[in-house]
Amino acid sequence: MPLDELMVSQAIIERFTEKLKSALRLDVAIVGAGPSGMVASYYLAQAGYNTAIFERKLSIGGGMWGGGMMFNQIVVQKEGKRILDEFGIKAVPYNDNEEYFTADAVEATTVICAKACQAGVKVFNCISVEDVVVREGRVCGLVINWSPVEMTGLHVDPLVVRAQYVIDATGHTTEVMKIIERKMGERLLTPSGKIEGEKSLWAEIAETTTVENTKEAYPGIFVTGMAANATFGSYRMGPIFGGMLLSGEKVAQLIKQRLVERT
Ligand code: 48F
Repeated sequence: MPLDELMVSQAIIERFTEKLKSALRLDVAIVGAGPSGMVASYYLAQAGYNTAIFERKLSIGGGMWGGGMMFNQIVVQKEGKRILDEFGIKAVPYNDNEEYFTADAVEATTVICAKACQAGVKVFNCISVEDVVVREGRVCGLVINWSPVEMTGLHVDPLVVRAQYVIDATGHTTEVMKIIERKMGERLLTPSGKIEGEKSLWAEIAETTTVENTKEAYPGIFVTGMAANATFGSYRMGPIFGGMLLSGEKVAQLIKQRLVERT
């Protein structure tokens, strides 16, 4: 039979539409496919929750591909190595007492994403989150649009997905929380009620606080990864990724508990 181009087009349109329709009512909607968001998505989908990630860029991985200054290796401390092991990512000890491990940034990014997809996560790349859906002081969904629409400034109205919980995994820019702060005019669950803001680099403190700051930042929305430190006001850490992985694991645990309580 000759290759039928229309069949190819039809297959793509139908399958993508099915995928998008199945993401209209999510348990968890994650904004950003960096390391923290992807790790969180994996644990949530593995537990059976309908989980999707919306990523602005064509590529997944956020800041992980680039390692440090495009030297595409990442460093993970021994606390975070457990997660690399769980994903089956090769971690090579760097010093004699095995406190630091290196991993290939490309392997780490692709394996985490592949395992997440295989666990059932729906990844939507090239889609930007431009707003949230709220009901009575609680976030309950996302307003999404194609990234090229955002980039070109075309006047095209977005679509909406609903979610029991949302995760802001947008990294340094902490974009979703900034939208809530700007538009809702209500106190966030931070000490000042506002986004506390990211501080300059102090890796040791930042690694610990990334995990501590992983929590609900406004009813219905949790922050993870660098967005957690930016929201709750801690330091950046540079190309050390253990805190990102552990933060992703923690936010998944916290949301799983909430989802169990809600049923
Ligand atoms: O920045 P990013 O990798 O976030 P992360 O998981 O990890 C931070 C580290 O990469 C590194 C670091 C520590 O080691 O400091 O920077 O906290 O990934 C964030 C992703 O979110 C996407 C963005 O394109 C990136 O891939 N993103 C940001 N805003 C939006 C978005 C948005 N409004 N809609 C969709 N995606």
